[in-house]
Amino acid sequence: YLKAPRTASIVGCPFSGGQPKLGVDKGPIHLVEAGLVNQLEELGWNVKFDGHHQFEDIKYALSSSSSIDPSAPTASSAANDDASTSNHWDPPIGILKNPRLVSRVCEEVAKVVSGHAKNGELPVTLGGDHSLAMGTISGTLDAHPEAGVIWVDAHADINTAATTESGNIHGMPVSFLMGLDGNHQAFASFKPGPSPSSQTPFAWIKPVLKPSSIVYIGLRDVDAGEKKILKENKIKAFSMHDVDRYGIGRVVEMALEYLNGGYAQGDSKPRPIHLSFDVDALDPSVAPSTGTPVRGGLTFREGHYICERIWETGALVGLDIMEVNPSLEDDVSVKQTVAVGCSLVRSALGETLL
Ligand code: B3U
Ligand code: MN
Ligand code: MN
Repeated sequence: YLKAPRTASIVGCPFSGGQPKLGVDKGPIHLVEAGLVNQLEELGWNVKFDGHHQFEDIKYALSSSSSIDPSAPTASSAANDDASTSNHWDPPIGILKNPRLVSRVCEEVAKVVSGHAKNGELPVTLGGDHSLAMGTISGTLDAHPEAGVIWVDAHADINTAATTESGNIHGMPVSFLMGLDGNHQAFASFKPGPSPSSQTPFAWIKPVLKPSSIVYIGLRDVDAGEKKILKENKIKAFSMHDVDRYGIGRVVEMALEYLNGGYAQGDSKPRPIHLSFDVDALDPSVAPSTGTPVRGGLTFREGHYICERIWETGALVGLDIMEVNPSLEDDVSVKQTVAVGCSLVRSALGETLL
């Protein structure tokens, strides 16, 4: 699916609006400063990277076209992009925080990722929080409509506006990609303004991801409402319990067989795969610097094995490394987490052990 010479396009997304902790926006900067571009070049890749996306134009457009009175007392000022308090120009919708900003940023990311993918390049998106996957997966599926998704995470990130208890959109991207019912209601009464930047958030997302086109690996912190959604939609999920029971080798084979089952393409190519890797899937002892660590996660090798095996299929068309937060924990932990992020990318891009 990739054109020769193999080109990886790094999409740096310093964005934290999908969750409340500052610092996750520094993740991509640290990953690149740790030498990721050079490391991939040493693996033989042609690497395209022309700076991180700052999304300043989006913030400017949203703040200046806001129909909401800026003098009205709110939690914070326009200049404040601390995700824990909303900007006056982006008040919550229901309990969803920063809906306009998250939506517009992801819309931009979708265009960028789709553009690279249609060029025959491999987009490697560095987060930032996992709400960004609404952009990356929309982009991948725009270029490769038949692609399947492997979502590696401690969390299912499939809450809808009807089930989320936190209102943090990084816990919801999968539900928007699937166009689940619980989201429609929430925006039904939303009145879009006249300017293009005041349209209904997330209305741009096409429900391109079928419930049968995603497999989870690593789950261990799933909300009750999410469990119901997973069941009702018969979504394939391998929890940490399954990793313990079958071992990571069999889990990844089952995930690949599931996505490729019934997938028929004339030339018998395997189904294209988008890998969305949240570093909190790893055990906190392996990746401590992340916003919502959950104990009992994947080992260093289990995480890398997933990346290596997917690379081996020759079908990888999109990669996300999300939720590295260099502002959390001590310096040693930050270094460790950033180094793991880089080595996951290298493994997914064909770094061989022998
Ligand atoms: N399911 C919870 C917690 C959560 C989801 N993703 C992360 N945390 N990183 C929620 O907020 O939706
Ligand atoms: Mn996630
Ligand atoms: Mn997670």
